Amino acid sequence: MALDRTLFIVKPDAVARNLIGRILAHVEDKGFRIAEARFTRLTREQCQEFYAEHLGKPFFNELVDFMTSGPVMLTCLERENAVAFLREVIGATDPAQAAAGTVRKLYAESKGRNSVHASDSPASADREVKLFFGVAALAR
Ligand code: 3AN
Repeated sequence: MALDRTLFIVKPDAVARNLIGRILAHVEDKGFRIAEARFTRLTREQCQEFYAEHLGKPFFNELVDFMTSGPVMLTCLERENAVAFLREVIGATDPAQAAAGTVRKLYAESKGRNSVHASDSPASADREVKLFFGVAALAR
């Protein structure tokens, strides 16, 4: 099976609690390779573009405030079946609903402050990887 790539972000709540190492170790242990990485603070403009599908939802401003509240660890992860498998590894959006052993069950504080992001489809993965790492990072 071919390798593919997905965008994975360690969000500000997890960075603030010194969880970058543990979370990246967790996904590496599941067979993901870190193909690209950048530690950075997102601007409101970057967040608004990244989360464009949520524009107009009641939590949109809260989401942008949170995602710009501190630095994030942006990564592009590579694995067979990367997109779907990473969604299983991170667990449900709301940690109260997340399965045992998932990243969000282990570390997330709430539905908003939920520690990590992972692309939700191959089309989203291509868009998100390109947005943060450029078209060259899509190369398989
Ligand atoms: P996921 O991150 O699991 O793909 P989405 O795409 O439904 O979840 O939501 C994107 C982000 O928006 C979530 N990671 C979360 O931080 C935030 N979010 C979603 N629903 C809510 C909500 N009801 N209240 C606050 N934040 C939310």
